[in-house]
Amino acid sequence: MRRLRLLTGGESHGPRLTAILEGLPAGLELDREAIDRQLARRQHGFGRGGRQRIEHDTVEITGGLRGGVTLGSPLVLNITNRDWKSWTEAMDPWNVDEPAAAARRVTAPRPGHADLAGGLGTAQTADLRNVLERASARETAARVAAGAACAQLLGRYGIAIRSGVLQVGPHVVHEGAPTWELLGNVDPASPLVTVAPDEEEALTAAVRAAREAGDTLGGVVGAAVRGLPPGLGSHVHWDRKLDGRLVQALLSIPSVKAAAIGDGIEVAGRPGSEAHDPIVPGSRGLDRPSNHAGGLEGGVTNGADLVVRAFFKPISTLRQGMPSVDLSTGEVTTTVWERSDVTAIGAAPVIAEAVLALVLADAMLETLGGNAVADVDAAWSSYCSRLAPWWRPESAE
Ligand code: EPS
Repeated sequence: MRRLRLLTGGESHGPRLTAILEGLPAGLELDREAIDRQLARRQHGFGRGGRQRIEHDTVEITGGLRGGVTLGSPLVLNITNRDWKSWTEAMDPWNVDEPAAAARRVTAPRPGHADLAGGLGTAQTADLRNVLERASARETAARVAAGAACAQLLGRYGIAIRSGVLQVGPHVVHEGAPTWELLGNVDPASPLVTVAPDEEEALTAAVRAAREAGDTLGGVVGAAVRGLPPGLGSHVHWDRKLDGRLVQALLSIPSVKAAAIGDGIEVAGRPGSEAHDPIVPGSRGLDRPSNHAGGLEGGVTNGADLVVRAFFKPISTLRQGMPSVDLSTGEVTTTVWERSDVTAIGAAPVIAEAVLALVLADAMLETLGGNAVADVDAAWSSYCSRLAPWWRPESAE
Protein backbone atom coordinates (compact mmCIF):
# COMPACT_ATOMS: atom_id res chain seq x y z
CA MET A 1 0.00 0.00 0.00
CA ARG A 2 1.17 3.54 -0.72
CA ARG A 3 -0.41 5.78 1.90
CA LEU A 4 -1.57 3.26 4.48
CA ARG A 5 0.49 0.59 6.19
CA LEU A 6 -0.97 -2.44 7.92
CA LEU A 7 0.78 -5.01 10.04
CA THR A 8 -1.01 -7.70 11.96
CA GLY A 9 0.49 -9.90 14.67
CA GLY A 10 -0.56 -12.65 17.02
CA GLU A 11 -1.07 -16.40 16.90
CA SER A 12 -4.47 -18.10 16.65
CA HIS A 13 -4.17 -19.44 20.21
CA GLY A 14 -2.01 -16.67 21.63
CA PRO A 15 -3.35 -13.98 23.96
CA ARG A 16 -4.61 -11.63 21.25
CA LEU A 17 -4.44 -10.45 17.68
CA THR A 18 -3.16 -6.95 16.98
CA ALA A 19 -3.41 -4.79 13.89
CA ILE A 20 -1.38 -1.62 13.47
CA LEU A 21 -2.80 0.64 10.79
CA GLU A 22 -0.85 3.74 9.92
CA GLY A 23 -1.85 6.52 7.57
CA LEU A 24 -5.47 7.29 8.39
CA PRO A 25 -5.82 11.07 8.44
CA ALA A 26 -6.15 12.84 11.79
CA GLY A 27 -9.62 14.01 12.75
CA LEU A 28 -11.63 11.00 11.51
CA GLU A 29 -14.40 10.03 13.90
CA LEU A 30 -14.57 6.26 14.33
CA ASP A 31 -17.61 4.24 15.35
CA ARG A 32 -16.54 1.35 17.59
CA GLU A 33 -19.85 -0.46 17.25
CA ALA A 34 -19.51 -0.47 13.48
CA ILE A 35 -16.11 -2.19 13.81
CA ASP A 36 -17.58 -4.72 16.26
CA ARG A 37 -20.49 -5.41 13.89
CA GLN A 38 -18.00 -6.39 11.18
CA LEU A 39 -16.14 -8.64 13.65
CA ALA A 40 -19.43 -10.33 14.55
CA ARG A 41 -20.15 -10.89 10.85
CA ARG A 42 -16.78 -12.64 10.54
CA GLN A 43 -17.77 -15.09 13.28
CA HIS A 44 -21.04 -15.86 11.55
CA GLY A 45 -21.87 -18.60 9.07
CA PHE A 46 -23.40 -22.05 9.02
CA GLY A 47 -20.71 -24.72 9.13
CA ARG A 48 -18.30 -22.91 11.45
CA GLY A 49 -16.48 -24.95 14.10
CA GLY A 50 -16.55 -24.87 17.90
CA ARG A 51 -14.05 -22.02 18.14
CA GLN A 52 -16.66 -19.40 17.29
CA ARG A 53 -18.70 -20.45 20.31
CA ILE A 54 -15.71 -19.63 22.52
CA GLU A 55 -14.74 -16.31 20.96
CA HIS A 56 -16.64 -13.07 21.20
CA ASP A 57 -14.57 -10.76 19.02
CA THR A 58 -14.67 -7.07 19.87
CA VAL A 59 -12.08 -4.38 19.23
CA GLU A 60 -9.95 -2.74 21.89
CA ILE A 61 -8.06 0.30 20.60
CA THR A 62 -4.84 1.10 22.41
CA GLY A 63 -3.30 3.76 20.19
CA GLY A 64 -4.04 6.38 17.58
CA LEU A 65 -7.44 7.39 18.91
CA ARG A 66 -8.55 9.97 21.45
CA GLY A 67 -12.18 10.57 22.29
CA GLY A 68 -13.23 8.48 19.32
CA VAL A 69 -11.25 10.63 16.85
CA THR A 70 -8.07 9.54 15.02
CA LEU A 71 -4.83 11.31 15.93
CA GLY A 72 -2.91 10.53 12.74
CA SER A 73 -0.64 8.24 14.74
CA PRO A 74 -0.76 4.44 14.22
CA LEU A 75 -4.17 3.03 15.06
CA VAL A 76 -3.60 -0.02 17.27
CA LEU A 77 -6.48 -2.48 17.26
CA ASN A 78 -6.56 -5.55 19.50
CA ILE A 79 -8.86 -8.55 19.62
CA THR A 80 -8.65 -10.91 22.56
CA ASN A 81 -8.45 -14.65 21.95
CA ARG A 82 -10.73 -16.01 24.66
CA ASP A 83 -9.46 -19.50 23.83
CA TRP A 84 -6.01 -18.45 25.08
CA LYS A 85 -6.94 -19.58 28.57
CA SER A 86 -6.89 -23.21 27.33
CA TRP A 87 -3.50 -22.73 25.66
CA THR A 88 -1.45 -20.71 28.15
CA GLU A 89 0.96 -23.54 28.97
CA ALA A 90 1.43 -24.73 25.39
CA MET A 91 1.70 -21.26 23.83
CA ASP A 92 3.43 -19.17 26.52
CA PRO A 93 5.85 -16.73 24.83
CA TRP A 94 8.65 -17.47 27.32
CA ASN A 95 8.09 -20.68 29.24
CA VAL A 96 6.33 -23.41 27.35
CA ASP A 97 5.37 -26.36 29.49
CA GLU A 98 6.81 -29.36 27.59
CA PRO A 99 4.04 -31.91 28.34
CA ALA A 100 1.41 -29.30 27.40
CA ALA A 101 3.29 -28.44 24.19
CA ALA A 102 3.73 -32.15 23.36
CA ALA A 103 -0.02 -32.66 23.70
CA ARG A 104 -0.55 -29.92 21.12
CA ARG A 105 2.31 -30.91 18.79
CA VAL A 106 1.45 -31.35 15.10
CA THR A 107 3.77 -33.47 12.95
CA ALA A 108 1.48 -34.68 10.14
CA PRO A 109 1.05 -31.73 7.73
CA ARG A 110 -2.43 -31.11 6.35
CA PRO A 111 -2.53 -31.01 2.56
CA GLY A 112 -3.74 -27.58 1.50
CA HIS A 113 -2.59 -25.77 4.65
CA ALA A 114 0.71 -23.95 5.18
CA ASP A 115 1.93 -26.75 7.50
CA LEU A 116 4.38 -28.53 5.20
CA ALA A 117 5.54 -25.64 3.03
CA GLY A 118 5.87 -23.28 6.00
CA GLY A 119 7.52 -25.91 8.19
CA LEU A 120 10.12 -26.70 5.53
CA GLY A 121 10.70 -23.04 4.78
CA THR A 122 11.31 -22.00 8.38
CA ALA A 123 12.97 -25.18 9.77
CA GLN A 124 10.05 -25.83 12.11
CA THR A 125 9.12 -29.38 11.04
CA ALA A 126 9.49 -30.70 14.61
CA ASP A 127 6.26 -28.93 15.51
CA LEU A 128 4.14 -27.57 12.70
CA ARG A 129 2.08 -25.65 15.25
CA ASN A 130 4.82 -23.00 15.02
CA VAL A 131 3.58 -22.39 11.47
CA LEU A 132 -0.12 -23.16 11.56
CA GLU A 133 -0.81 -20.83 14.48
CA ARG A 134 -0.01 -17.84 12.32
CA ALA A 135 -1.31 -19.32 9.06
CA SER A 136 -4.73 -19.83 10.66
CA ALA A 137 -7.52 -17.78 9.17
CA ARG A 138 -8.10 -16.36 12.63
CA GLU A 139 -5.66 -13.63 11.55
CA THR A 140 -8.42 -12.26 9.35
CA ALA A 141 -10.12 -10.90 12.48
CA ALA A 142 -7.32 -8.32 12.71
CA ARG A 143 -7.73 -7.42 9.05
CA VAL A 144 -11.49 -7.10 9.43
CA ALA A 145 -11.05 -4.63 12.31
CA ALA A 146 -8.55 -2.52 10.33
CA GLY A 147 -10.68 -2.76 7.18
CA ALA A 148 -13.72 -1.60 9.13
CA ALA A 149 -11.85 1.58 10.12
CA CYS A 150 -10.93 2.17 6.44
CA ALA A 151 -14.55 1.57 5.41
CA GLN A 152 -15.51 4.44 7.72
CA LEU A 153 -13.17 6.77 5.84
CA LEU A 154 -14.72 5.66 2.54
CA GLY A 155 -18.21 6.03 3.99
CA ARG A 156 -17.50 9.68 4.72
CA TYR A 157 -17.40 10.22 0.94
CA GLY A 158 -20.50 8.14 0.22
CA ILE A 159 -18.57 5.04 -0.83
CA ALA A 160 -20.18 1.80 0.35
CA ILE A 161 -19.43 -1.92 0.02
CA ARG A 162 -21.79 -4.87 -0.26
CA SER A 163 -20.94 -8.57 -0.40
CA GLY A 164 -22.48 -12.01 -0.37
CA VAL A 165 -22.02 -15.69 -1.15
CA LEU A 166 -22.55 -16.79 -4.78
CA GLN A 167 -21.62 -20.46 -4.45
CA VAL A 168 -21.17 -23.01 -1.65
CA GLY A 169 -19.24 -26.12 -2.67
CA PRO A 170 -20.72 -27.22 -6.00
CA HIS A 171 -24.00 -25.31 -5.45
CA VAL A 172 -24.01 -22.21 -7.61
CA VAL A 173 -26.67 -19.69 -6.61
CA HIS A 174 -25.49 -17.00 -9.02
CA GLU A 175 -23.45 -17.53 -12.19
CA GLY A 176 -20.93 -14.83 -13.06
CA ALA A 177 -20.33 -11.41 -11.57
CA PRO A 178 -22.89 -10.03 -9.11
CA THR A 179 -24.40 -6.55 -9.29
CA TRP A 180 -24.82 -4.02 -6.50
CA GLU A 181 -28.58 -4.62 -6.62
CA LEU A 182 -28.23 -8.42 -6.41
CA LEU A 183 -25.98 -8.08 -3.36
CA GLY A 184 -28.77 -6.06 -1.75
CA ASN A 185 -30.72 -9.34 -1.43
CA VAL A 186 -28.33 -10.68 1.21
CA ASP A 187 -29.86 -11.08 4.65
CA PRO A 188 -26.92 -10.65 7.05
CA ALA A 189 -28.67 -12.83 9.63
CA SER A 190 -29.16 -15.75 7.21
CA PRO A 191 -27.00 -18.86 7.73
CA LEU A 192 -24.89 -18.50 4.59
CA VAL A 193 -25.42 -14.83 3.60
CA THR A 194 -26.17 -15.71 0.01
CA VAL A 195 -27.59 -13.53 -2.73
CA ALA A 196 -30.42 -16.06 -3.19
CA PRO A 197 -32.22 -16.33 0.15
CA ASP A 198 -34.60 -18.96 -1.34
CA GLU A 199 -31.66 -21.31 -1.73
CA GLU A 200 -30.33 -21.02 1.82
CA GLU A 201 -31.95 -24.29 2.81
CA ALA A 202 -30.39 -26.27 -0.04
CA LEU A 203 -27.03 -24.76 0.82
CA THR A 204 -27.22 -25.54 4.52
CA ALA A 205 -28.22 -29.11 3.58
CA ALA A 206 -25.07 -29.38 1.46
CA VAL A 207 -22.95 -28.17 4.38
CA ARG A 208 -24.68 -30.64 6.69
CA ALA A 209 -23.95 -33.49 4.24
CA ALA A 210 -20.29 -32.47 4.03
CA ARG A 211 -20.13 -32.39 7.83
CA GLU A 212 -21.61 -35.90 8.06
CA ALA A 213 -19.08 -37.14 5.51
CA GLY A 214 -16.24 -35.56 7.54
CA ASP A 215 -15.50 -33.37 4.53
CA THR A 216 -15.24 -29.61 3.87
CA LEU A 217 -16.50 -27.09 1.30
CA GLY A 218 -15.29 -23.88 -0.31
CA GLY A 219 -17.25 -21.48 -2.47
CA VAL A 220 -17.40 -18.13 -4.23
CA VAL A 221 -17.95 -14.70 -2.75
CA GLY A 222 -18.91 -11.54 -4.64
CA ALA A 223 -18.54 -7.91 -3.59
CA ALA A 224 -19.41 -4.56 -5.10
CA VAL A 225 -18.36 -1.02 -4.19
CA ARG A 226 -20.56 1.93 -5.11
CA GLY A 227 -19.57 5.59 -5.18
CA LEU A 228 -15.90 5.30 -6.18
CA PRO A 229 -14.86 8.22 -8.35
CA PRO A 230 -13.09 7.61 -11.65
CA GLY A 231 -9.31 7.92 -11.61
CA LEU A 232 -8.24 5.91 -8.54
CA GLY A 233 -5.20 3.75 -9.20
CA SER A 234 -2.96 4.32 -12.19
CA HIS A 235 -2.63 3.38 -15.83
CA VAL A 236 1.08 4.18 -15.93
CA HIS A 237 2.96 1.43 -14.13
CA TRP A 238 2.44 -2.24 -13.24
CA ASP A 239 2.69 -1.95 -9.48
CA ARG A 240 0.37 1.06 -9.28
CA LYS A 241 -2.49 -0.44 -11.28
CA LEU A 242 -5.45 -0.83 -8.96
CA ASP A 243 -6.70 -4.13 -10.39
CA GLY A 244 -3.38 -5.78 -9.52
CA ARG A 245 -3.44 -4.30 -6.02
CA LEU A 246 -7.01 -5.47 -5.39
CA VAL A 247 -6.36 -8.98 -6.61
CA GLN A 248 -3.22 -9.24 -4.46
CA ALA A 249 -5.27 -8.29 -1.41
CA LEU A 250 -8.03 -10.79 -2.24
CA LEU A 251 -5.56 -13.61 -2.88
CA SER A 252 -3.91 -12.94 0.46
CA ILE A 253 -7.08 -14.09 2.22
CA PRO A 254 -6.51 -17.67 3.42
CA SER A 255 -8.08 -20.26 1.06
CA VAL A 256 -8.53 -17.85 -1.86
CA LYS A 257 -7.10 -19.43 -5.01
CA ALA A 258 -8.47 -17.04 -7.65
CA ALA A 259 -10.04 -13.63 -7.94
CA ALA A 260 -11.90 -11.93 -10.76
CA ILE A 261 -12.71 -8.33 -11.59
CA GLY A 262 -16.04 -7.80 -13.34
CA ASP A 263 -16.75 -10.64 -15.75
CA GLY A 264 -13.23 -11.98 -15.10
CA ILE A 265 -12.29 -15.13 -16.99
CA GLU A 266 -15.63 -15.12 -18.81
CA VAL A 267 -14.55 -12.26 -21.13
CA ALA A 268 -11.68 -14.30 -22.56
CA GLY A 269 -14.06 -16.23 -24.76
CA ARG A 270 -16.15 -13.32 -26.04
CA PRO A 271 -15.73 -11.00 -29.01
CA GLY A 272 -14.77 -7.44 -28.09
CA SER A 273 -18.21 -6.15 -29.01
CA GLU A 274 -19.66 -8.25 -26.17
CA ALA A 275 -16.83 -7.73 -23.71
CA HIS A 276 -16.58 -3.93 -23.50
CA ASP A 277 -18.99 -1.46 -21.97
CA PRO A 278 -20.38 1.25 -24.29
CA ILE A 279 -19.89 4.90 -23.28
CA VAL A 280 -23.10 6.90 -23.64
CA PRO A 281 -24.41 10.23 -22.34
CA GLY A 282 -26.42 9.74 -19.18
CA SER A 283 -28.15 11.47 -16.30
CA ARG A 284 -24.98 11.47 -14.12
CA GLY A 285 -22.54 12.48 -16.86
CA LEU A 286 -21.19 9.64 -18.98
CA ASP A 287 -23.00 6.36 -18.50
CA ARG A 288 -22.00 2.72 -18.95
CA PRO A 289 -25.11 0.63 -19.63
CA SER A 290 -23.19 -2.58 -18.87
CA ASN A 291 -20.37 -3.29 -16.43
CA HIS A 292 -18.35 -6.21 -17.81
CA ALA A 293 -15.17 -4.38 -16.76
CA GLY A 294 -16.28 -4.37 -13.11
CA GLY A 295 -15.51 -0.70 -12.59
CA LEU A 296 -11.85 -0.82 -13.65
CA GLU A 297 -10.29 -0.01 -17.01
CA GLY A 298 -6.54 0.17 -17.56
CA GLY A 299 -5.83 -0.24 -13.84
CA VAL A 300 -7.99 2.80 -12.96
CA THR A 301 -11.50 3.08 -11.51
CA ASN A 302 -13.94 4.28 -14.17
CA GLY A 303 -16.75 5.52 -11.91
CA ALA A 304 -18.95 2.42 -12.32
CA ASP A 305 -19.53 -0.02 -9.45
CA LEU A 306 -16.36 -1.96 -8.65
CA VAL A 307 -17.28 -5.65 -8.82
CA VAL A 308 -15.06 -8.52 -7.70
CA ARG A 309 -15.29 -12.21 -6.93
CA ALA A 310 -13.04 -14.37 -4.77
CA PHE A 311 -12.88 -18.15 -5.16
CA PHE A 312 -12.26 -20.11 -1.95
CA LYS A 313 -10.92 -23.66 -1.80
CA PRO A 314 -12.40 -25.98 0.85
CA ILE A 315 -10.99 -25.79 4.41
CA SER A 316 -7.94 -28.04 4.67
CA THR A 317 -8.68 -29.58 8.08
CA LEU A 318 -10.91 -32.59 7.30
CA ARG A 319 -12.52 -34.78 9.95
CA GLN A 320 -12.06 -37.80 7.65
CA GLY A 321 -8.36 -36.93 7.39
CA MET A 322 -6.08 -36.73 4.36
CA PRO A 323 -3.04 -38.81 3.41
CA SER A 324 0.14 -37.40 4.90
CA VAL A 325 3.54 -38.33 6.29
CA ASP A 326 4.47 -37.98 9.95
CA LEU A 327 7.55 -35.76 9.76
CA SER A 328 8.87 -37.02 13.12
CA THR A 329 8.94 -40.70 12.04
CA GLY A 330 8.77 -40.60 8.24
CA GLU A 331 5.78 -42.94 8.38
CA VAL A 332 2.76 -42.73 6.17
CA THR A 333 -0.20 -41.50 8.20
CA THR A 334 -3.52 -39.63 8.11
CA THR A 335 -3.91 -36.06 9.30
CA VAL A 336 -5.34 -35.53 12.77
CA TRP A 337 -8.58 -33.62 13.35
CA GLU A 338 -9.51 -31.84 16.55
CA ARG A 339 -12.06 -29.30 15.45
CA SER A 340 -12.49 -27.11 12.42
CA ASP A 341 -14.97 -25.37 10.20
CA VAL A 342 -16.82 -27.49 7.62
CA THR A 343 -16.93 -24.28 5.62
CA ALA A 344 -16.00 -20.70 6.47
CA ILE A 345 -17.69 -19.30 3.37
CA GLY A 346 -20.29 -17.46 5.48
CA ALA A 347 -17.45 -15.41 7.01
CA ALA A 348 -15.71 -14.78 3.71
CA PRO A 349 -17.80 -11.82 2.44
CA VAL A 350 -16.89 -9.52 5.33
CA ILE A 351 -13.22 -10.47 4.99
CA ALA A 352 -13.35 -9.60 1.30
CA GLU A 353 -15.01 -6.28 2.22
CA ALA A 354 -12.19 -5.56 4.68
CA VAL A 355 -9.35 -6.07 2.21
CA LEU A 356 -11.20 -4.05 -0.43
CA ALA A 357 -11.69 -1.21 2.06
CA LEU A 358 -7.98 -1.22 2.90
CA VAL A 359 -6.83 -1.05 -0.71
CA LEU A 360 -9.49 1.46 -1.75
CA ALA A 361 -8.88 3.78 1.22
CA ASP A 362 -5.20 3.65 0.31
CA ALA A 363 -6.01 4.52 -3.31
CA MET A 364 -8.30 7.38 -2.23
CA LEU A 365 -5.61 8.88 0.01
CA GLU A 366 -3.05 8.42 -2.75
CA THR A 367 -5.19 10.49 -5.10
CA LEU A 368 -6.50 13.06 -2.61
CA GLY A 369 -3.58 13.36 -0.17
CA GLY A 370 -4.07 15.02 3.21
CA ASN A 371 -2.85 14.31 6.72
CA ALA A 372 -5.99 15.79 8.22
CA VAL A 373 -9.51 14.78 7.37
CA ALA A 374 -10.39 18.43 6.66
CA ASP A 375 -7.75 18.45 3.91
CA VAL A 376 -9.09 15.19 2.45
CA ASP A 377 -12.59 16.73 2.48
CA ALA A 378 -11.35 19.78 0.58
CA ALA A 379 -9.48 17.66 -1.97
CA TRP A 380 -12.54 15.42 -2.41
CA SER A 381 -14.76 18.36 -3.08
CA SER A 382 -12.36 19.86 -5.63
CA TYR A 383 -11.85 16.45 -7.31
CA CYS A 384 -15.63 15.93 -7.59
CA SER A 385 -16.13 19.45 -9.03
CA ARG A 386 -13.57 18.79 -11.75
CA LEU A 387 -15.24 15.50 -12.60
CA ALA A 388 -18.82 16.82 -12.45
CA PRO A 389 -19.33 17.24 -16.23
CA TRP A 390 -18.40 13.56 -16.71
CA TRP A 391 -19.24 11.82 -13.44
CA ARG A 392 -21.59 12.50 -10.59
CA PRO A 393 -21.80 9.90 -7.83
CA GLU A 394 -24.66 7.44 -7.61
CA SER A 395 -26.17 7.18 -4.17
CA ALA A 396 -25.28 3.99 -2.34
CA GLU A 397 -28.52 4.13 -0.33
C1 EPS B 1 -10.64 -19.37 12.96
C2 EPS B 1 -10.27 -20.00 14.10
C3 EPS B 1 -9.62 -21.32 14.03
C4 EPS B 1 -10.19 -22.12 12.89
C5 EPS B 1 -10.18 -21.39 11.56
C6 EPS B 1 -10.42 -19.94 11.63
O1 EPS B 1 -9.89 -21.92 15.24
P1 EPS B 1 -9.27 -23.28 15.81
O2 EPS B 1 -8.03 -23.59 15.00
O3 EPS B 1 -8.98 -22.97 17.24
O4 EPS B 1 -10.37 -24.28 15.64
O5 EPS B 1 -11.54 -22.43 13.17
O6 EPS B 1 -8.93 -21.56 10.97
C7 EPS B 1 -8.88 -22.07 9.74
C8 EPS B 1 -9.89 -22.16 8.92
C9 EPS B 1 -7.58 -22.50 9.32
O7 EPS B 1 -7.47 -22.98 8.18
O8 EPS B 1 -6.65 -22.41 10.08
C10 EPS B 1 -11.28 -18.06 12.98
O9 EPS B 1 -11.49 -17.44 14.06
O10 EPS B 1 -11.60 -17.60 11.89
